[in-house]
Amino acid sequence: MRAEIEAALTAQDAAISPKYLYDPLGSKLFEAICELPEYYPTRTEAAIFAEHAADIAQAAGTGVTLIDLGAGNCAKAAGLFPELKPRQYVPIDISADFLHQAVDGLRQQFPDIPMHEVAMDFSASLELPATVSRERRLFFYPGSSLGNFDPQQARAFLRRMRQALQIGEAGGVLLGLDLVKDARVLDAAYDDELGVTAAFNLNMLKHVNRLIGADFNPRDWRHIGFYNAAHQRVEMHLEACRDLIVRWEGGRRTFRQGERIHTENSHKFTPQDILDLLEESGFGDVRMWFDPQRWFAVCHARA
Ligand code: AVJ
Repeated sequence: MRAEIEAALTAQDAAISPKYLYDPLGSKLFEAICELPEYYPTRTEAAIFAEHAADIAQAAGTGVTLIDLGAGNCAKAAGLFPELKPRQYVPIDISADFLHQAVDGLRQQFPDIPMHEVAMDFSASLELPATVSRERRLFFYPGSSLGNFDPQQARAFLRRMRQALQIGEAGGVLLGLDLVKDARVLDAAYDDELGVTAAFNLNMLKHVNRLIGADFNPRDWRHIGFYNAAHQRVEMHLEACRDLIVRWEGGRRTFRQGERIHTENSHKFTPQDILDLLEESGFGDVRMWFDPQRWFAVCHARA
């Protein structure tokens, strides 16, 4: 982890993986983002799940081993429990303390569903503990988190999911993916007027300070978030407000005023992109559900 961050920081085009956005405060700031009027994905996806719950449960099957990738506060998966009736719930998240708290609350609410939380970086490996059932696994990857990968990485990740699904009775994936839309809607969603997304992005610097002993001062940086149509993705960057030097245990880097650290890509899809991506990764029987504006898609596919 230290080596990964140091290499990314000292690269010609500095970048930090978006997974480092999620320390305890970062996870809370993301929850706050989901409440913003400008940030439509979470509520649009929730509306699709509510509207098509019965259909989705029929496609995904009931009594599955529900594996929640990037579970966060587990709220999305919990909303599906009444329809999906999972035989086991396996929430996975890189933000360990936040995850444990969320699952403790959920156990009180659903005492009959066995839960087995796993704090790990699933982007590095999908190898799950032996306690996770191999029967009828359903990988739940909502919120357009797949869009954080570039298309080539997304295909590789889907292929790894498919492998992990083929060890028992064949399972599937249930994904939420954000669709291409008017750039003004996207720009506002990732650069909100209250600056909550800015705080979420800047907080990564405080997290990195703790992880590698660096001396980033968030006041020296500003948030950039915009839709890059040529790449069909929203980009987040942190831009240096002045010439400065950042030091950490064993290294340093100078930044010129205006120089940026790339912190996130959030790819947007057309329904055809989603079909192609799933089929190129070996999945079949793709089904999709949309909101009336076609801003967001939920899809199920079989391994
Ligand atoms: C959690 C990856 C789905 O890309 O929309 C929200 C994260 N970044 N605002 C997204 C995010 C800026 C979010 N995902």
